[in-house]
Amino acid sequence: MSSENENKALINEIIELLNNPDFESPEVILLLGSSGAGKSSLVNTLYGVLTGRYYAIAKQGSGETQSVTLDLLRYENCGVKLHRITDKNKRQKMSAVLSKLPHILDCAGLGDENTPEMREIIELLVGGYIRPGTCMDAVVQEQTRRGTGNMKEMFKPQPAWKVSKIVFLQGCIDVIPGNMIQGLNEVLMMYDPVTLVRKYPCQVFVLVTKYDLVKESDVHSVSTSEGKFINNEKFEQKKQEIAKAFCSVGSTKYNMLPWINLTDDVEFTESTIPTKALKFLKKIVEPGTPKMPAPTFREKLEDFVYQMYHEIRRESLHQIHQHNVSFVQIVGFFMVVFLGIIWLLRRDPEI
Ligand SMILES: Nc1nc2c(ncn2[C@@H]2O[C@H](COP(=O)(O)OP(=O)(O)OP(=O)(O)O)[C@@H](O)[C@H]2O)c(=O)[nH]1
Ligand SMILES: [Mg+2]
Repeated sequence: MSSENENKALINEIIELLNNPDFESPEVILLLGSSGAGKSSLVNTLYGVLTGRYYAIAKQGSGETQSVTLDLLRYENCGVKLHRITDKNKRQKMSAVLSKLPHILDCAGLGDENTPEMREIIELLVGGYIRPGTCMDAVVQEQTRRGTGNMKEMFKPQPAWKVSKIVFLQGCIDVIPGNMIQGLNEVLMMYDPVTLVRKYPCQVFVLVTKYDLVKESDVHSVSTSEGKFINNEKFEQKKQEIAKAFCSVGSTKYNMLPWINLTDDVEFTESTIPTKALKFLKKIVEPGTPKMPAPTFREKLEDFVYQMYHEIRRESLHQIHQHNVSFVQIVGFFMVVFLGIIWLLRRDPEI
C-alpha cells in the first residue's frame, strides 16, 4: 500500500474509533519530559499531520536546546480548526469528529528531581487543578510562599482538565530524568485511603524522540559538526533503560514508540512521519483499559462509615471481653453513632 493510501486508511480508522457509540469524552493528554525533549514539537507534528500543513502552533526550541514553553498550554482537539484542514475530502470526513479529537496539555520541561514539591506539581497537572494559560514559574513561587502540600487549596480542580493519558517524551540522545520519572510513578500509584481506588488512573505512553539521530555506525555515540548521533545498539539500550524506569506503572513495549518530530529541518512530505503520527494518534484514541467512574463523595462517606462501624464493633467486643464497659453503654454509643450517620446521609441527598 502506498503511504498516501495507508494514511487515508489510518484517518478512516481514527474517525471510526471516535464515532464509536462508547466514546465518552475527548482524551486529555499531558506531555511530560525534560526541557528540549520535543513536547511542543509533538503538538506541531500532530497538528501538521491532521491539517496537512506544517505550522509551529506551539513555540518550540531551535538550534541549541532551550526551555521555551513556560506556561501550561492547552491545545483543544489537537489545536485543529476545521478550516485549517487543507484537503477538502478530509475536511468533510473530519467535520463530525473534530470535537472528539484529544486535547493536549503542553508545559515547561520539569527538572530531574523527585521532591515533595515536584510531586505536588505533577499531581496538580495530572489532577486537572491548574488552569490552562497558567504561568508555571508563578505556580512554583506560590508553592514556596504557601508551603508544599497546600497548593490544592488554591486551585479548584475541573473534571474537563483532568488528564486521562500521559505522553512522556525522551530524546534518544538525552539523559533519562530518572528522578522525575520516579516522582511521576509515585503520583500515579497514589490511591484514596478510604476506597483504595487509584487517584490518577492514567495510561502512560513513551515517545523516544529524535530517532532521526540514530545512524548505523561502529561507534556508540558520535558528535559531529551537524550534531550528536547514536547507533541502533545504543538506541535499543536507551529504550530498555526507559522501560525499566516506567515498569512500576506498567508501561509496556507496546506503549513505547521511536519518534521523529516535524521540525523546521524535517520536511514531512519526504518522510514516514505522517504514518507514524497517525498510528500513534490511533493508539491514543483506541479504547484502552475501561475508565472507572471516580467514587462520589457519598460513596466515599458510605465506605468510611462502613469501615468505622467495623472498627468500633471490634473495639467494643474487645472492651466487653475485658469487662471495661457494660453492654448497655455500648448499645447507647452505637445508637448515637447510627443516628449521626442517618443525619449526615440525609443532610444533602444531591451529593
Ligand atoms: N532532530 C530532532 N530534533 C528534534 C525532534 N524533536 C524536537 N527536536 C528539536 O529539539 C528542540 C527542542 O524541542 P521542543 O519541542 O521545543 O522541546 P520541549 O520539550 O517543548 O522543550 P521545553 O518547552 O523547554 O520543555 C528543538 O530545537 C526541536 O527542533 C526530533 O524528533 N528530531
Ligand atoms: Mg516546549
